[in-house]
Amino acid sequence: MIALTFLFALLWDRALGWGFKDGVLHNSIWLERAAGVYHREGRAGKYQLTYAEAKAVCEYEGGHLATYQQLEAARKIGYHMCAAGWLAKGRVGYPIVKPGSNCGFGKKGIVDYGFRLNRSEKWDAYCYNPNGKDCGGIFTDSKHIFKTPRFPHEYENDQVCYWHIRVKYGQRIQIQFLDFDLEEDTACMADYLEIYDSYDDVNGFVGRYCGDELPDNIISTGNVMTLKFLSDASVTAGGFQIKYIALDPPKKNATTQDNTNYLVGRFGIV
Ligand SMILES: [Ca+2]
Repeated sequence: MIALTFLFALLWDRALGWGFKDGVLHNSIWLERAAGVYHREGRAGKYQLTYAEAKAVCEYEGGHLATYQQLEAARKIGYHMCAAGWLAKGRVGYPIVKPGSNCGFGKKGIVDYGFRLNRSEKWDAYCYNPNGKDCGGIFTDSKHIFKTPRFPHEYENDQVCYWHIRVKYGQRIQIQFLDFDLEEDTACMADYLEIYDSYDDVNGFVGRYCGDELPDNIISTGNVMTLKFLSDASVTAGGFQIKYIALDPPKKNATTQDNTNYLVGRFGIV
């Protein structure tokens, strides 16, 4: 916990350079798309795509599988991802900026699994598409409203957007839903918004939302949050408008009197 607190203090101190310097400050998600390269996994989760499927995923989105050189170019500007994916011509690898014991075998560079003889092996995909539609972003203001692309018109199919919120160290983030309308399905497998009480979409999962019911307000544990919006290949809806506000930490004995969810997780700072 002390180490984590220290890390966040360090992060805040260096916040302006986030994602653009070598070393510990990098997080893959902050640079989910770099130099036209981005990572995709199958709908069923990590390591579910054969070579043909990976190729199809990228082509469906108007791009193609990234070459080793394109992935390396992205890595050089900070693209770090701890997941092996198909590259062009049946190669498999992943980009490491910050060497770690549990990812990349302690080395920096492209971890290269080489050209695979068995193209039925299942990995993720690295696509290259410099003209892809951008959505999402990184927000550091004390308040901001963000919307699905084209809002108040319906969003489009096949969107993936990440919004990363990072307010001042010591503050929390209050998420308030102003409008919410995503394709309805019981398990939210088609279109959804996911919220993470974390700086990435790996840790701190809060919930997955779809349909047209306004979710309750949410208050983060720490000073970072990640929202991920995904739409599938068919059926769209009105989209959402979400407002966030930076809050100073509540008093320790404060009680909640509204329908706000205060999160308590590993990124606690109070
Ligand atoms: Ca849909």
